[in-house]
Amino acid sequence: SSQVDLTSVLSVDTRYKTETHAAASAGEQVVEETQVLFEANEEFRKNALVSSTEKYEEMYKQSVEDPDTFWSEIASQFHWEKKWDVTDGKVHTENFDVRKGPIKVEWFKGGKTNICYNALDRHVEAGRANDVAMFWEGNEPGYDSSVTFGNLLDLVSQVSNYLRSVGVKKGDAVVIYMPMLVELPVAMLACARIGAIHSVVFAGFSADSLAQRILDCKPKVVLTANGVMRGTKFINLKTIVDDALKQAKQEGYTVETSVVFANEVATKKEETAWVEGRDIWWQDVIPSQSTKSEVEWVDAEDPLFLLYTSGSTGKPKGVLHSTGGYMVYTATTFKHAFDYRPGEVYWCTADCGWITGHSYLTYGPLLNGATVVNFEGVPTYPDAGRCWEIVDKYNVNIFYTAPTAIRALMREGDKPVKKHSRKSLRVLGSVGEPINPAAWKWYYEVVGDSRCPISDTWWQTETGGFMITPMPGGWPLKPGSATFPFFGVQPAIVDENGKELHGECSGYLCVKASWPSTFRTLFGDHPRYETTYFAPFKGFYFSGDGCHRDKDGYYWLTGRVDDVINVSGHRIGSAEVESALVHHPLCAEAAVVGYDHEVKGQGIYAFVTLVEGVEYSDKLRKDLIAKVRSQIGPFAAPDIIHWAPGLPKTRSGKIMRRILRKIAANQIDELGDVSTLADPGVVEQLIELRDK
Ligand code: 6R9
Repeated sequence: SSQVDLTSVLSVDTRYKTETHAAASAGEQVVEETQVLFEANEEFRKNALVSSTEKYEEMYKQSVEDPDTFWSEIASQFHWEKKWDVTDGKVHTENFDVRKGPIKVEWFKGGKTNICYNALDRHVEAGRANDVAMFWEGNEPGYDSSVTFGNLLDLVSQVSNYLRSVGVKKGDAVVIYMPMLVELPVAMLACARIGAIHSVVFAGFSADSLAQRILDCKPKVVLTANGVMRGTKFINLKTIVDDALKQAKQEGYTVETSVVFANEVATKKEETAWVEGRDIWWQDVIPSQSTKSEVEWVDAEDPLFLLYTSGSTGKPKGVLHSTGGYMVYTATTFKHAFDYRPGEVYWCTADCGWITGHSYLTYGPLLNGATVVNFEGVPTYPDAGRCWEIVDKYNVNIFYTAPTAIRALMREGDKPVKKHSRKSLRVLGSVGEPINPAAWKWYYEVVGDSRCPISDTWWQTETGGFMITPMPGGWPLKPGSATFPFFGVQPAIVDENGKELHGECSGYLCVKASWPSTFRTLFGDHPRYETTYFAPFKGFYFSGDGCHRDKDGYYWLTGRVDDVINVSGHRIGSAEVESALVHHPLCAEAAVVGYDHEVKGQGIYAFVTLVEGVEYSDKLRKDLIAKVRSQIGPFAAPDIIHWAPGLPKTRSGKIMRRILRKIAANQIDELGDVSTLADPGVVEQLIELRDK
C-alpha cells in the first residue's frame, strides 16, 4: 500500500480563537468552536481522491444539480444483473413533502443486483480470492485469524445454504444476536445473498429488548453464540436469547430455529443451556454445507436490513434500508471520506450491532475490496495500549472510532500510545457524537502524530451513510466540525418555524432531498416515519440534531434537540429508560435527561418519584438501576438517580425537562422562568435533594 511520508500539517490560520455559542433551537446545547484550520500536507493532498475545494465544489455541484447522472455513473461500477429503469432521464423518484402525499424514496428501481455478490464474488472473480478480506482479532491477545475474500465467500455461501435449508426465503427476517466474531458479518452477508432481511441486535441488549425486536419483525431464525468475553467480563448470550425467545413465545410468536455458535474460548458447550428441537450448534450444521450458493438477484428497492434505533418517544423504531441505493452510497462515502486507496488496511472499532458496523465495517469497505479489521474486545483490555498494538500488528492505515473511546484512552495519558509506532496510520475517523476540540486535538497530535487528517463523520442509522464529512486532503479541517456535506446531500438549517436559514446561522438540521441510502420506512409503521421525520418541518427530512454553520460554511453538530440521549455514541430514548424505571413496583414516576459526562459524552440522569411512603435507600437505587439494565441493557443504566418528591410540571401536566436538565447540570441559577409550573415549590425540593 502507498505509504506517503507525511510531515506535520500546517496550520493555515494561526489565530487561535475559541468561541462558544448556543444553537438557537437547541437552546441548551453549546458547542465549542475552535477556528483553527488543520490542513493535510501537500504530498497527502496531491494523492488524495478529492484534492482540492475546487474539485469538491465541481463534483458537489453536479451531484445536486443532476443527481441522476451523477449517481448512475457511480452505480455503473457495480454489477447489476439487470440495469435499472430510467424514466425521463431519472433513476430516482422521491417525495420529501408530507403536503404532497406519502413520503416515498426510490433509487435505481427495476435494477437487479445483490450486495453480497458485489462485496465478495465480484472481487473473487477479479482474481482477489487470496487477498485478506478480514483480520479478526480476539478479545484475548494471541487469539486471531484472517480470512481471504475466497474464504469469506465460502463461509457466507455455507450459511446462506443452511438458511435456505430451514426455509428462509427472500423477504423473510433473520435476527442476528452475535458477538464480533467473523461469523457476524458473515451472517449478515449470507442473508443478503438470499434476499433475506437481517436485523442485527447488538449483543449488549437485554432479553426484554431482544424479545421486543423479535416480536416486531418475526424472524424465522435467530443466529447467536453461547457466550463471549469482553475484557474480563463473560456475557452469557445464550441465556439472554433463551429468555427472549420464551418471552416472545408467551406473547404469541415462536421462533422455530436458533443456531448457536459454540464460542469455546468464552465458554463450554456442555455448560450451555439447551432447548431440544429448537437449538442447533452452528458447528454441527454450517461446515457441512456446500460452498456454492446461488445468488438471489433482488430489486434495488428490495429491503436489505432492519435496524432498530431509539426515538424520543415510544418503542424502538425499525429503520429499513433497501439494497441498491444503500450499496452505491456506502461504498462511495467510504472511499471518499477516508480517501481509501486500494490495498489499505482499515479498522472500524464499531460493533455490527450498530449502523456503523453495518455500513462501515461490513458493506462499505468490502464493496471497495478493502481489508478490514474486526476486533472482538474493548480498547482498554488488557491495557490502554491495545488499539495501537493492533494498529501495528496489522499495519492499519485507516482507523475509525468514537469520541467516547478517544476520551477514555486520553485519560490514560500519552504513554500507552507512544509505546507503539503507529507509523502505518494515514487517516483517522470519528463518529457517534460531537467530538470536543480537546479530544480532537489529542487524537490528532498524539494518536496521529500530527500527520493524519481526521474525518469527523456526521450521519445516522436513518441516513445509512455519511452525510456531512471531511474528505481528507480536500479542504482544511476545524477541530469539532464535520465540515461539509457529502456529494448529493443538501442540508438545510431551519428555525423553529421551519424557515430555512442562510449563511452563518444556528438551528435544526434538516435535509432537503433524498440521497441514495435514505431509509425507506419504519418497519410496519410508515405513518410514524412520516410524523417523526417529515412532519416537523414540511418539505424536509428532520435529523433531530441541532447545528451551527459558521462564516466559512463549516457545519458544527451540537447534539440532539429531542429527548434522545447519546451515551458513548449509543442512542437511548429518555422514554425507554423512564418506562423501564416505572416497571419497578416502588417507582411511581420517572423523568430522565442527559447531562455532560467527561468520557461518555452524555450520561443518564434519572429523577425518580417513589410510591407514597417508601423510603429512599441505596439498595433501592441499585434495584432501580438493575431494572434498567434488565429491561434495556447495561449500556442504558442511569449514572445518577435523583430522588424527586415531585416533578416540575406545567398545569397541563407536561414535565418541564428544561428545568430538570438545568438541575442535572447543576446550573441552578439558570433555571429561568418557573412561574408556569403547577407547583413551583417542587424545584426547591429537588435542589435540596441534589447529592442526597
Ligand atoms: C452513525 C451513528 C445518530 C446520532 C446523530 C447525532 C450523533 C453521530 C456524529 C454525531 C456529531 C458526529 N452523531 N455522528 N454528532 N458529530 N460526527 O452514530 O448513528 O446511532 O443512529 O446516532 O448520533 O446526534 O443524530 P446513530
